[in-house]
Amino acid sequence: DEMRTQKGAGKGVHGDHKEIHISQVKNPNSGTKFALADYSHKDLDGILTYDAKNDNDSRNDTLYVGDSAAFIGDYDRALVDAHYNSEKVYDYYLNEHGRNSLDGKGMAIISRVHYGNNYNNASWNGRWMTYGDGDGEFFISLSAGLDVAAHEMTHGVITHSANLVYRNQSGALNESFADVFGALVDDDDWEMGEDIMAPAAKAEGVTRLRSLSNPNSVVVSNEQRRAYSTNGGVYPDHMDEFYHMPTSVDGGGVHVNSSITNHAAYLIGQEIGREKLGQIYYRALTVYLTPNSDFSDARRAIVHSAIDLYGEGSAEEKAANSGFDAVGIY
Ligand code: ASN
Ligand code: ZN
Repeated sequence: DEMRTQKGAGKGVHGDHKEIHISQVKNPNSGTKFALADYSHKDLDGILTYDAKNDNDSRNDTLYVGDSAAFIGDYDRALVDAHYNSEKVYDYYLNEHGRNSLDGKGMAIISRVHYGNNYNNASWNGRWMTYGDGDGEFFISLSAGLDVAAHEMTHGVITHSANLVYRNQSGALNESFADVFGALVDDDDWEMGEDIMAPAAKAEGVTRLRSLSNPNSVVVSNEQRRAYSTNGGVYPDHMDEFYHMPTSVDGGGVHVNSSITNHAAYLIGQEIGREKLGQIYYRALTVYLTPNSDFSDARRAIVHSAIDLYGEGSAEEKAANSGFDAVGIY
């Protein structure tokens, strides 16, 4: 097969029309077809979007191919969003941080979409992203959230940088950096998952998955986790509310305790703006943090990065220190 990237038309989960990069697939037997394969970026091995065909076996997945350059059918929508959002996140890391893909060396960005049945999650498995369709009650297709894609892809960046061990405080930091960059890439708010909540969830007041600005405003959905809370089962915004959980439960609460450092990032961002926050956090993640770093190490790494970039005694350094003071991390 010969492949050449061109522009295509896509329709997303929310009904929005967007331009995507696709490739012509010329095959002597089936004629010309079009694939969700973007080879338009220099030194990048491609942005490739696969159809997981609503099962759990990635060996059945195939690069998504259509008969025309218009990917506007119902089944196309979640695939189009994964493909489009992957490119947005790729562009963010390249333009803001000079990073070429998840590994910094141009590795292919692979998404597998329509995973499982009514699957209410998205993930990074060390090599690629997977997106469920949601059950339509709690979530819609998870690839519809740019912050979700940025969260999962940031797990990929973390794998290839600090490689924070996915349990206890290092795991909560892994989650927190994924949320912080999720929020930074999806430019207008400090909430996670607001674009993937299903109407029924919204009707019950569940309008987002987590909040960096006000973690306490979101209830931790899993009852099991509630058993470990000191604050009525909402996401914590201070070390006084840290969930002490066994590592058998969510790796020791990695998706819960991440909100403490998320809130510190939000507070710092309020002082210095999203742009500088991103620069400082990216440097901390890629230069200073290591697999077993804990919350205090993260504070040191972030303060150190603020000093590197903006100077000793700078407003940025002060903001970093006050942000962590406010959430009880010293
Ligand atoms: N959506 C989750 C995450 O990216 C999947 C998981 O539990 N690892 O953190
Ligand atoms: Zn995560």
